[in-house]
Amino acid sequence: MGAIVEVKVPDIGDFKDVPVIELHVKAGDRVKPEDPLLTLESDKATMEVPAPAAGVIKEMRVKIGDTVSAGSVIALLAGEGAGTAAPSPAALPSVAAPPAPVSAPGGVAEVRVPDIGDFKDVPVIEIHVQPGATVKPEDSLVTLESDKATMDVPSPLSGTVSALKVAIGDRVSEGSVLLLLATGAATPAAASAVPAAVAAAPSASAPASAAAGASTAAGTRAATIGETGFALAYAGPAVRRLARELRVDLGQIKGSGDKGRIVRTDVEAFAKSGGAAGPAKAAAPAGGAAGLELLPWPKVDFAKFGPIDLQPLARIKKISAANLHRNWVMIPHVTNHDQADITDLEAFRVQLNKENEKSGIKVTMLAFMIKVAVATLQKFPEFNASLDGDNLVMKRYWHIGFAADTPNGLVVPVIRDADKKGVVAIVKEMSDLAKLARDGKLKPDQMQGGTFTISSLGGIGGTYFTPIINAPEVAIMGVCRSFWQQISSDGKQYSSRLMLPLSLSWDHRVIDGAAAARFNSHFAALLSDMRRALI
Ligand code: CAO
Repeated sequence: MGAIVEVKVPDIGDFKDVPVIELHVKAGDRVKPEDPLLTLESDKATMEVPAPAAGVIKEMRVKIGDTVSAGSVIALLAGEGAGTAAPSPAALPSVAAPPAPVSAPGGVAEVRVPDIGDFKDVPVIEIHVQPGATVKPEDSLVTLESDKATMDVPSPLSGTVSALKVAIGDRVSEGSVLLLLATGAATPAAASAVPAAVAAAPSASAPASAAAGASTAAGTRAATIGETGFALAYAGPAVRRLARELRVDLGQIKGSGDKGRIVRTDVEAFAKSGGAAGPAKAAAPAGGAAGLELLPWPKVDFAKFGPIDLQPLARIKKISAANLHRNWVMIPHVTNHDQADITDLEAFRVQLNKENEKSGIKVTMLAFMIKVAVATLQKFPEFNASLDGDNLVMKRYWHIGFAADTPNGLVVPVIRDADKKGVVAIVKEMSDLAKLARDGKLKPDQMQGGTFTISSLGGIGGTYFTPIINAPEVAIMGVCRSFWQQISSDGKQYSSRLMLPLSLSWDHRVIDGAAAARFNSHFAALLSDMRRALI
């Protein structure tokens, strides 16, 4: 055992008298270098103070609620080996908030990453605004997360976001431009009074910014952790790591810390009370099912085999991953494949688009499929239903979702009352919704209430696939690229027909195979001859 050294709070920028909100160790604990000792939280940032070296904690010199500044002694550490010293400033976030005026066009502010201490190349894990959004001072703009701290960058001014300069996953350092803010009132005269380019101060790790931590370990340990709840829980990086280690679902814990923050002891108490997820259990349906007794997820040191990069999952991906996993595990899926002869419909679509060339409206195959879906659902109403315990909720409305691929992941906007809309109205609405989706501006109510979903990969390629049902719906239609095929009805005469591959996944608790085959066959017949929809 080496000499006893005082562990001090290193340089934390302009912060003074910052409260200690969590203690991660106590006297007698053995620590490794970088193990978090305590968490400080100002109104601008959450910061962990890590152990500077390996050793045993002899004494904690602070308790929760104490306030500390750079140089305050927080613990006595009996070092193991040489070189035990005060924490290296490099190991600790130092967050300060001085505005950093830089020249910029009048009325347009460049919002930059402020001084975030020794951190460099910190990933952007969330973007809270989109171009066109109006913001007030202190509104959260983006969240950055290093392995030591989660930091929100709030807006320094009122204004309208005119352009984003970063995307989720981008790495930023002090001075990186995050976005451009049009400060409406700013005139050339006013611009000199208000710094046109401003470094905003990172703010405290708030509940909404706590998506951190759910990415890297997701899926590797906790089969029964609800990833969405975990991502949204109000807890710091160290507590998230601990929760992963103990297989505790943060989403189920009521935090005992300030403002409901989940602290280390909450996680430990939850694990002790038996709340931790078992190592081999998969998500069980409500009402209970035996654990699946699966092997633990393989843990591989990928870097041993070649160079790697870590790319944090975008927020939409984390949320959709959790939903898709639940749906896949809980719904007994079966997929029926079929083909529709769309030769005539495609010819009609091409002719329609020629006739309407000047209007700029392009009728898509997907819009016809939405009308066909409504007509087929009306003939087979159990496909337009949801399971609710022992009841089947039969819906007397037809809201059709369509999967849309966006830079941040998959979303499903919904065309409401598709039964009451014509193909052209559906085309316009789909194009508006797809644009909102790509820009990340879809509102929650534009993705809710769907009764059936179509997932079209037709513009991309493929032949057949198994779409995952979008719960609580009970079926989904997957569509791939159409192809020309020689078709014969008598084995003698052949003609070239344009065939559309259909893949219908259905919930076997609600639907049986014969009904699914009939559904597909009817869907295909309507696409072959839409006049049949009138019958
Ligand atoms: N067969 C052959 N070609 C097709 C086709 C099909 N089934 N469907 C569309 N196309 C062609 C169109 O004719 C068009 O070609 P041109 O550009 O030459 O005119 C092109 O593909 C683009 O099609 P579109 O403009 O009609 O777009 P769309 O309606 O097919 O798709 C949207 C819109 C939002 C669904 C799509 O952009 C998208 O996001 N698709 C991916 C959905 C997805 O990810 N599903 C998987 C979910 S499960 O993980």
